[in-house]
Amino acid sequence: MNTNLTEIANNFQLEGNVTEVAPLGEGFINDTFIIKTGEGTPNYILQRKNKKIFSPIPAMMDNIQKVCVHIKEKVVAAGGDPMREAMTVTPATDGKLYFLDEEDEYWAVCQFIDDTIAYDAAETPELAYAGGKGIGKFQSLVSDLTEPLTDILPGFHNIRFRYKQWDEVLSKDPVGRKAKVAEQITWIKSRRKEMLDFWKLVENGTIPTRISHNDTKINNILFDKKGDVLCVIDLDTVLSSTVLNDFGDAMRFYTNTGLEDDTNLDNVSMDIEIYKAFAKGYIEEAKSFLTEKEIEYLAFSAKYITYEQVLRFLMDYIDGDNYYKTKSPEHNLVRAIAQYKLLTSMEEQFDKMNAAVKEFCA
Ligand code: GN1
Ligand code: MG
Repeated sequence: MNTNLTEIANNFQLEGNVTEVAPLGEGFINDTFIIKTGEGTPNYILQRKNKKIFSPIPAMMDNIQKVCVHIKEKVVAAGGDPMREAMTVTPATDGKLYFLDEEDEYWAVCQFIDDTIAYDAAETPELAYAGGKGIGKFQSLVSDLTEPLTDILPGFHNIRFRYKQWDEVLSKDPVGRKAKVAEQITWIKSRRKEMLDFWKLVENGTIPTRISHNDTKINNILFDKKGDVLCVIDLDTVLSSTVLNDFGDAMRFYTNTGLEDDTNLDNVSMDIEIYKAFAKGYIEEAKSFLTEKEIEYLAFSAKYITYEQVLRFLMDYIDGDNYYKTKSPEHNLVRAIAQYKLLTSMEEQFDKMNAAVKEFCA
């Protein structure tokens, strides 16, 4: 990319002068940068949005804006600070919520919120509890957003859709990797019915569809210095689906005692104390709107999303690494294997996971 980032930044309605644009974080999908401006003016987050994945980007930015505006209204009504407790999208100089460069790449900017902490791991149960409350509160803030959102990621956490992609990729075997992962393929096959049985409940409305975040890793939450959740960020994937996705994806991330791509499987397991702490915080906030069926499947959603992630990493490996950014040729396979270890740890502790949900819902 020989794009001039300062030039890109200057296409947005920024306060102050751009002094530096530097890479930020390790997202697997978008390219993210921080725009620094001088003393007394805000810094900003600049992202090149991945148009291969989110489509169309202008509709995604409209979705994000609707969610941000809605949350800001509620924060103001509750006497909070809308510039800190909600994301602020910064429009381009022409008023659009994105800038399209000469190479047809989409860029978007939002304000950087100062004096916040983003964690890469749920280091303590206290942090997990706060994270659970944050996600429950986010869902409740958007629960009365009536403006429709465009589905810019059809089938995102829909396992039926994933199996369709999976079957196609396996039948093509485009880079000849399938034979090498025969064992890993059986992991996916053996749980296919169980996962589809769950998804049927979403399809037939037994489990309701609501606005959810869909990417609830801990680093998508900003905490304040006291350790409370200030604001949920990375709203690219906000869409209508089951809120169980958010609980499940958070548990996939928070409870892992190892890394998502750990090469030492002994490091990887589900920490039940972190699970319990998150579940307690989440349920305290979400109990008022969750149905009995949603509660019944909360623990299951952790297995569901972790399984889906094994499938997605493995499928991308077989497909020749077209979706996720990778750091080595085997990276997607390493990720799939590590996530599978986490899945089996959840399966072993499933009774305890269900018992905790019961206890906190009582
Ligand atoms: C992707 O790029 P990032 O880290 O926000 C992915 C998630 C996966 C995650 C794996 C749109 O999120 O679904 O769970 O990687 N986002 C998309 O860690 O596919
Ligand atoms: Mg994301």
